[in-house]
Amino acid sequence: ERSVPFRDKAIETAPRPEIEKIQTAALRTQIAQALKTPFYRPRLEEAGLSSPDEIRSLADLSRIPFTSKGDLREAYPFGLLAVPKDQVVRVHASSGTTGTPTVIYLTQKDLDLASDTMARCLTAAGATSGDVVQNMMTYGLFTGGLCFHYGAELLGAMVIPTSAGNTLRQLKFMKDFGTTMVHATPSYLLHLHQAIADEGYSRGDLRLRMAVTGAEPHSEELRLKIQDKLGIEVYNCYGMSEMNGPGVAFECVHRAGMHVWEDRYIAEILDPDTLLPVPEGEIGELVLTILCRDAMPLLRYRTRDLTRFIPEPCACGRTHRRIARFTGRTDDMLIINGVNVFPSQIEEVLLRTKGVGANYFIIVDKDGVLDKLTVQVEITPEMFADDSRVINALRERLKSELQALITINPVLEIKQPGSLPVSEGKAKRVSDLRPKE
Ligand code: ADP
Ligand code: K
Ligand code: ZN
Repeated sequence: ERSVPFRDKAIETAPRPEIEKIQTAALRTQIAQALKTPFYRPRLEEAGLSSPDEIRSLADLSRIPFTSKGDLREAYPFGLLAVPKDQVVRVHASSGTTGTPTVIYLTQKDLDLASDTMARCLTAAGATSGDVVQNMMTYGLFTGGLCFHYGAELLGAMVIPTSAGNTLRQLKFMKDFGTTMVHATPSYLLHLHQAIADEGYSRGDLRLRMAVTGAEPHSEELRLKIQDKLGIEVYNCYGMSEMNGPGVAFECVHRAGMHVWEDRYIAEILDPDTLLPVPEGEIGELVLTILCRDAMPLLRYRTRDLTRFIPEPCACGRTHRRIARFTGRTDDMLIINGVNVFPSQIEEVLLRTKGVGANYFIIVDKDGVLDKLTVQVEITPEMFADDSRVINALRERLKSELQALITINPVLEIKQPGSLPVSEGKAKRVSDLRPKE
């Protein structure tokens, strides 16, 4: 039997009634913060929640209105800020945003708690201050870079912030620094495995023993494949920028579903149509309330991610409930190499460009182990009759505008007017050909 490491054993194994007590008290604090924001105040008052004292038990959660991604955009830039601006020390934003980004703000205390949560995750997976951690997620507004980074530093690990891409440099650093853990998307881990072979590294050159992965759905089979090919342990990590990034839920050494840190988040799994709880163990939409952020409360945030609670207790002794691998989303958001992309963002770029015709089609498939985005666009008859140089210039312009907006370099195919299929009724403009592993 493997020993089970904890960062904060008392909290992580607290009896359910105690967890619920912590949640109720923290929820009151979050309501108090929310009442300070122009966005929530009128909404909470309308729901009869004009004071935090209205929350007497967790059952009162159901009185709180939901919050959506659209609400975050509506509140941009400061409608959800609950502290004076001079107390904010960090801003992050979600990948996959249309014109208006969805941003979060953190005070120093918020940031410290976020790092502590991440350090708790890494500890649960068996990482220690002796680990050399290479973070291959994108740094910048994206939380997978900095928020993971600070957690690994707090753990005391040696952190190498290589960020995403540049596989040859990744491999060199892995070898030279003796990297023991990497943080990357599942597709990048497969890519890395291939590169190790292609570049003539032998497994003995590397000290890699584990990987933390997330940002996109992946199957248990894919995890097993990566574990087998790289000879390492792979841990699933769930999060999103709205909830302080990675580490909302994380696997312990048993790797049998992700514990949601319930002293820091309230997790509900609801029927996306009725918005009522599904029976325990059944699949529904995960709705999260953050309990550890002063600068920006988010109450009953609809993640659109589909999962279920795993009702059985975990062998590690943690009492924080586990959620299963995600089975999809309730909206049309695509996740391409870990980056969130809405088809509407692509449409926006196409439709505002002169010369682009009425019809377009989006194809996502695999190019080796990575995802590939192809955008087919019809152009107008006038444009089609024009010089090929003009058409090429349009193609390049669309490519670079799309890349700037969604950070993914698409393949762009210009099509003759009327050549793309016209569907009856609601147009089907997206084809996701990636195998459902
Ligand atoms: P992240 O850095 O986690 O990708 P984003 O805010 O860019 O943060 O994207 C969040 C979304 O990514 C989630 O709502 C979910 O759809 C997806 N996601 C994140 N982690 C996982 C995971 N481990 N498994 C499946 N999907 C995930
Ligand atoms: K993502
Ligand atoms: Zn466990």
